[in-house]
Amino acid sequence: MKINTKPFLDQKPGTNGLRKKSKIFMQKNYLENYLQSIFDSIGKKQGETIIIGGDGRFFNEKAINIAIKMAIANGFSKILVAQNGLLSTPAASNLIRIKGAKGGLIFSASHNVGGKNGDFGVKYNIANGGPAPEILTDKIFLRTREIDRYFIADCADFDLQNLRKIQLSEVEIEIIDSIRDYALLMEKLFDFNKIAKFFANGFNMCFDAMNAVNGPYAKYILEEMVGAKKNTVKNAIPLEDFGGLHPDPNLIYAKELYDLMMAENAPDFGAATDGDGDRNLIIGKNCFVTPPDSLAILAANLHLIKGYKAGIRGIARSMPTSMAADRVAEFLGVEIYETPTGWKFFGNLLDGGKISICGEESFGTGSDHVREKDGLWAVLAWLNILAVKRQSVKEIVTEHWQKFGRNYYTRHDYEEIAKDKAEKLIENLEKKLNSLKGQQFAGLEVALADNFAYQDPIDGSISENQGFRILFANGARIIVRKSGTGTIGATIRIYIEHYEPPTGKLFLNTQYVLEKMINIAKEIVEIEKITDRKAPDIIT
Ligand code: VG1
Ligand code: CO
Repeated sequence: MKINTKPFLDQKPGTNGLRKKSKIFMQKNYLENYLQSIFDSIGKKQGETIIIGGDGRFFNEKAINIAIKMAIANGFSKILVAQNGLLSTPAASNLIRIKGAKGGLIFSASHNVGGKNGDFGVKYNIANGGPAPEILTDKIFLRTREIDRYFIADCADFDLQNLRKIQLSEVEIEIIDSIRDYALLMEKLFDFNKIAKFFANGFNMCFDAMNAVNGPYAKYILEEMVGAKKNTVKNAIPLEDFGGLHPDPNLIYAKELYDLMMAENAPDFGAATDGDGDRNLIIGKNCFVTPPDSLAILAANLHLIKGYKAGIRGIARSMPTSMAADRVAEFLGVEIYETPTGWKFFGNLLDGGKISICGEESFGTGSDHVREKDGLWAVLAWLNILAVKRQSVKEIVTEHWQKFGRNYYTRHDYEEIAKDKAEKLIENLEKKLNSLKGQQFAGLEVALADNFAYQDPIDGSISENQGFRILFANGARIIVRKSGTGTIGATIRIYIEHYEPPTGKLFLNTQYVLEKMINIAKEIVEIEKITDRKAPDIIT
């Protein structure tokens, strides 16, 4: 059935897909128009397979049904749908790869709140399993401006509960187990026997699934396959509104886990993942591991893990991520790549065999096993390394700093800033950027100040305006960028970093060490003057 619609508002995908309030997505023809814009932009559908699933948030099943019917009408030959519509982002990436699919639709707004008044989102991943690159998202965006019809099959909703195959004339629709293949992949990479022995010897952990998609994955893998105690996984049932929680595994929204891990009788190891299962939070007993440190430590120890015995090829980190991984790369004699924010920029490096591991400061870590960040992968990697080294998280972190030095690091987020004020702030910074070089702030000299641009080493494509970098002669950095995932107003993120060498002061409080740099950042960015904000909304 072909439906004519009026052209609708321009919809530009952000850092990772299109994210809006659920109510916007639920407007008549809205989701349909966006999905059709994707289908119109990806070429041939005949003979091709598409994977469909989501993180279980409000509107998930409805959206999946719309997507199935549109995939039918758009001529896909095979449609693989996750059972109950539940599919984590990394599991989707794996399925696209092993099923040889053309791509996949993941309905998720990731770590954003869910529910009727929360957020919803659509991500389209390509044949390598990774997020659509900019060339494609630009094409989809252009298409949203002119679209005037969409195709949808006229049939009843599908039951997503029972595993089965449905043949509808030319097209085969299959409801598939969305956990099995992912669990098998993890078993191939990690030494499950060693981890099981470790648990049997009394090691204990707590995993917070945040009422989100990873609950069933974590329960099966941790409790059934590697022998963690029953009820190791908390908040294990995916809920439409995440039980009112904000499924963002950071120190604020995973506070219960954090408090537990800081207590005297804390378990040995704590972890959490986000709404769609791609982000991870790692906390040892009385020891939070920052995501950039986690990336560096995993990179330094990955060769201890079965699936990475041959060592790593190279490392990539997003530009705002601290430079801790750079020192590991230098030590290992492998290349380090600095990419713009967003997992899509790692895709070509992974496909081209340039890197084995990559990560972002925003609680994202992953490897070449899929083309997305992978929350449970990071948790299992830590578990495997702990089981091999038989040390505590704190000991591993301490030894790492003593060998490589410590990158003190923090991120300050100013949320829901009026769009015009955020623009003014960016313009203001842009204007003064060239004059910053050589200037002194509290005795520290600016060595470089630029608006980060990236040229992909594989396809040569250039991405500009990826955030301001202000580098100091002593190795400190201030990064400023506008978020591409918010749904209200604009979010400004300021990332602040100071490097302390192995012989320096390694065990001080982060905010204390960074105080001087934070003040310099305020002076340069003029955030308080321009936005009237006295303090950041979130400090990580
Ligand atoms: C944020 C993070 C970025 C991440 C993106 C998607 O983007 O900073 O590192 O790739 O979210 O992650 P932004 O533009 O708001 O800073 V996910 O887990 O939401 O798919
Ligand atoms: Co996510």
